[in-house]
Amino acid sequence: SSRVLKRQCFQRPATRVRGALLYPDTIPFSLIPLAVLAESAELNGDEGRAVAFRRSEALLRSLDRRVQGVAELRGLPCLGEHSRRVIQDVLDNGESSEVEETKSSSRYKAMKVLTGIFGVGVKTAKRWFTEGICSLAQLETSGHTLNPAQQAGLKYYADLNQPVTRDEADAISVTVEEAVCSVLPGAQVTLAGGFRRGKTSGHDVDFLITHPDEGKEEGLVHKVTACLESRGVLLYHQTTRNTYQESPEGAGRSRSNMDRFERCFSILKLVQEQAKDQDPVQVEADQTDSGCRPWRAVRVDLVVSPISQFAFALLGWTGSKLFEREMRRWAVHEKSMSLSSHALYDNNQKRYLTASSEEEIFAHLGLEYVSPSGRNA
Ligand code: DGT
Ligand code: MG
Repeated sequence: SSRVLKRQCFQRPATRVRGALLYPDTIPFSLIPLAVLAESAELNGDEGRAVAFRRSEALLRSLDRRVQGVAELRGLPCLGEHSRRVIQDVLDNGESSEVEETKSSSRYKAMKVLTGIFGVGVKTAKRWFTEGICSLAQLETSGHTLNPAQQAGLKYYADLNQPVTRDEADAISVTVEEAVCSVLPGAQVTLAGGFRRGKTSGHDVDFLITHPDEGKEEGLVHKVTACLESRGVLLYHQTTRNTYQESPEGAGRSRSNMDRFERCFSILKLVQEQAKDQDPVQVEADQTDSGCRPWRAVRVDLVVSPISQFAFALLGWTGSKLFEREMRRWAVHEKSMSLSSHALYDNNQKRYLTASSEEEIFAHLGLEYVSPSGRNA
């Protein structure tokens, strides 16, 4: 029956904690400045510096009390000299002069605008900025040829820079689940990323797809995108095939953060509730005016994992990025193991350790289980 099919297909996370651990009241304003410095370092391509600020920010966020003076931070890890200086400045003056200067610098502002275009990374944005391009209007008249991702990014710029709400993510889930189940009955769709961690908004919606019979999931992304296209909701997509099978050795142990699943970066059309009953002709006419059209564009990532790697994929795609990074560091330095979104390799035993749940992966690593809502580092 369709209800059984639905139950098989619609695998939801067990718990949904909304907004847990996200900037609780006990945390002072000193957090935001550190996030600005982290972002600025990222926009400069300085990954090491960015991670240092992200760590400091995460540490402050994890404290269960409001910090009144830097002396209280003595002995805490992850707080470098620079971060302490910024916190001191904020506590003394209400703001950090370095952060205020960063925020008002033309470079920071331009890099934020340009990297805000889907498909534009730091390297491209930097190149454009050195050519004097600081705004979308300047980019449009610059004569640069944009690739298909960047063209879509520019076309839907406003929508894609407007956070996706939990309700919108749920509506997108229904669309994706329907498409997946219609092309592969029995497939399981799991909402991953920030929404699985209980965040109430996000920059995209991440889905992990698998099937209990290993092998059935192969090539699924193409069928799903064809289905979404036939339903008129696929605005842009770029798929990559699974390359893990070709050389699994090394992938589990690779230092690269990118995984090798079959995957689709897409932009979907989300029709707003009140517009669903409208005359289709009218809806089409409204689309010419992006300001008042009855739908919005949403970035959606579809990742397809074989069931044997699903626990690793789920852990990897739930995030946060910093949490994943710290877990992988722990694996290497404390356990001599290599963790990826595909596998866990024990360098001492020289073998892969299997897991069919996230709990088992934490156990292999000698760590206490942390539920998704506790991973908002
Ligand atoms: P946001 O910005 O609200 O969407 O926040 P998140 O936490 O959903 O971040 P997102 O969507 O960029 O990524 C979700 C998680 O998936 C993140 O913790 C890291 C992981 N992830 C994203 N892209 C890749 C990738 O290419 N390879 C691997 N291994 N993991 C990735
Ligand atoms: Mg996300």
